Amino acid sequence: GGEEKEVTVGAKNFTEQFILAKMAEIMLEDNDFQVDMVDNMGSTALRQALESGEVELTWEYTGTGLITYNGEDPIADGEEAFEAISDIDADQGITWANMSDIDNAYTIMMREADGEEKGISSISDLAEYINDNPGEMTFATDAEFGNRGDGLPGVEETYGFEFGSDQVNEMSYGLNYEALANEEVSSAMGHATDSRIEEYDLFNLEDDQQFFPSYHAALSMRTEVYEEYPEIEEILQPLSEELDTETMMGLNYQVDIEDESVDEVARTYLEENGFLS
Ligand code: PBE
Repeated sequence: GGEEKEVTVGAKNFTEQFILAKMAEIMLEDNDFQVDMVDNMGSTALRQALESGEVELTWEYTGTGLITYNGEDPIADGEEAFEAISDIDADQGITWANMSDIDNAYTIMMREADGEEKGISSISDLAEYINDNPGEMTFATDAEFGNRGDGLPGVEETYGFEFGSDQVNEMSYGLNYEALANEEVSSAMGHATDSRIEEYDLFNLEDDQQFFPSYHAALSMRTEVYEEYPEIEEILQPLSEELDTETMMGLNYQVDIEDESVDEVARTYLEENGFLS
């Protein structure tokens, strides 16, 4: 019988991840791979699935690889971060490739009008406001940001403030944008590439202490799979070269705001760019 080329692609639980994973699936299928998809995972679960072999290929973020999975210090420069995580993960049988210009950093958001009214434009301003008005500001977050070292605990430590436990509302990712826009909370965490920030008249507070590093999306795959199918890197290269933060926000917009399907958005983008045979 003929050799079946098979690969399992994994994804986290937010739109950008669904789109990127779907694009990889479509392009690999276009090159005679049979692709299985395992999606809807938190970051840590996805990483464990990659380490155990349940998943073989994912789109991961440089900063997340360094800080969350390896306990390393954040690295601001994109290229340097990519080199560093590539070296560190090599020892664990994980190969990084195809770094894109998508930088999906965490952000702290407020409503534009509220920020103006309170005179808050940076995270330092927010810290000062919270320290002057204890108990007033509230915050929406998903569980992951609420607990990650490069999430809320690190932001609070760096900027010198603390939300009381009553002030923090934990919810599924995605609902944070609605909660902030609907004035259920006065601040929230976000992902820089999420189109709802602009759509709902929210803004990203300036990270004036440069707490958040770069989070470039790149392929993270099992080294044994990378070695068995070296063509994967080549197949996905035109895609990773074309994608950047602006483009990704536009694709996220089509799914989250215009209600198009992930499959439709991914396929149309690939066809329009001539990435399919
Ligand atoms: N991030 C921001 C998170 C979610 C978006 C890339 C730092 C992550 O998935 O690791």
